[in-house]
Amino acid sequence: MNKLSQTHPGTTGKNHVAIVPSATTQYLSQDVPYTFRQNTDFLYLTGFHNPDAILLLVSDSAKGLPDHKAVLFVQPQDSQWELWNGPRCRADDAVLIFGMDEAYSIDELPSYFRKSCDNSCSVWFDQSLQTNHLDFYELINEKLLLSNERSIKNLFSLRHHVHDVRVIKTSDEIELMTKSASIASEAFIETIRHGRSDMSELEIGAKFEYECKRRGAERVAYPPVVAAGNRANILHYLTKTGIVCDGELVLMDAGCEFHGYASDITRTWPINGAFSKLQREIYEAVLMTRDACIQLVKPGASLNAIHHSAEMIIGRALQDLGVIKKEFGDVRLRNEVSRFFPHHVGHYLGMDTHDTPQVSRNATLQPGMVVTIEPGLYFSNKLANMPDRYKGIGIRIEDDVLVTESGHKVLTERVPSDPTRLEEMLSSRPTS
Ligand SMILES: [Mn+2]
Repeated sequence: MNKLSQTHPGTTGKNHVAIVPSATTQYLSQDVPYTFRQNTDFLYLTGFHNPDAILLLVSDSAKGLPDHKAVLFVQPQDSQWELWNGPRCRADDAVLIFGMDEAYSIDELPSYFRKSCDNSCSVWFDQSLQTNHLDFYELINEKLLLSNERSIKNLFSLRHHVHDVRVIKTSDEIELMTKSASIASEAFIETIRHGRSDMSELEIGAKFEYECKRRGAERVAYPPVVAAGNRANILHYLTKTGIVCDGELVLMDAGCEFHGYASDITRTWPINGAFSKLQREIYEAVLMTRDACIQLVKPGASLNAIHHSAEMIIGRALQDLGVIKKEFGDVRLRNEVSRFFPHHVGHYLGMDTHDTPQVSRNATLQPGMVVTIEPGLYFSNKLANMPDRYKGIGIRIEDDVLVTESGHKVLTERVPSDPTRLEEMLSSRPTS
């Protein structure tokens, strides 16, 4: 296994047990559940979509040959529950369908754990991740880790090891990422063609979601950002309560989830079909930075190194446009750039939109990784010390890029980003 994240103290014992809990149902209000989303590490390791299950990975080489087992603990049968929610996967089916070595009702977890984990056993469990499933953390802490008046002295974090594996996609995963990117790309084209002046940002976001779902995506990967005019300068603007006015740019940051794999695209386009001269000046600075950064995606580079280049490229463009003083040196320039480009140029992409956060952005890029490249420039109306002519403009362009042996492959290039091509596409919109 490649060591991309920080390493852990060595564990030399012969008996290991990893505990990976699933997610549980979250509620919007009394009896009204949010759409269920599985814990990503759990889904990666099991493929199992039901809530409230626990995976044990048991490894025992005490008797000579190592013996590895994946054991899933699922909810017991409950006809009352199934009356409301439909059938759920039984233990026997978990073995048949998901290829588990063994599966049992969750009631059997404490005794199974005691049987599999002696006092010298190393336990791999992320005790600090208590956000999604409080009941399980109580069960694991009280019934497993602190049971029988012993506490596990050898407790290690599992998460970063799973992320080290998840960050490199297999060929099957690359196929799913490609499909996710292609669905979101088609949905982007349809949505850009649909948008009109005086339309609400909510409608534009709903159009994107509809176009993704009708192409087979199960959901959007995150609530789309649809932001017109000065609202594009609010980086995570999700309310979408505004109306797009004639003459404004619309920034849409949106992606879908296809069979568990996310896409993440941003385009910014003029709602009336033509960039103004000033909008185009900023747009071209961002586009040129995006193009240069995509060229830097290859084995051996890193997201942080590409970000550093992005700051320098965008900084020089801003000097040429008279936004930043020409005489600033590199350090001062990067500092000044962060006022207008305050986020990172990219992140890992995979089952999560901000995928494998345990893997550093200093890690060396390797074939099979997928990253986003997403430079932006944001000139809020409120910014001081900059030319008034650009105020109210916010632009980001984002693509999904697979690292290959020979360099990279852009998975989202079907969505036009060249300003002239965008204008051509907009001028061929059906009149409605
Ligand atoms: Mn992104």
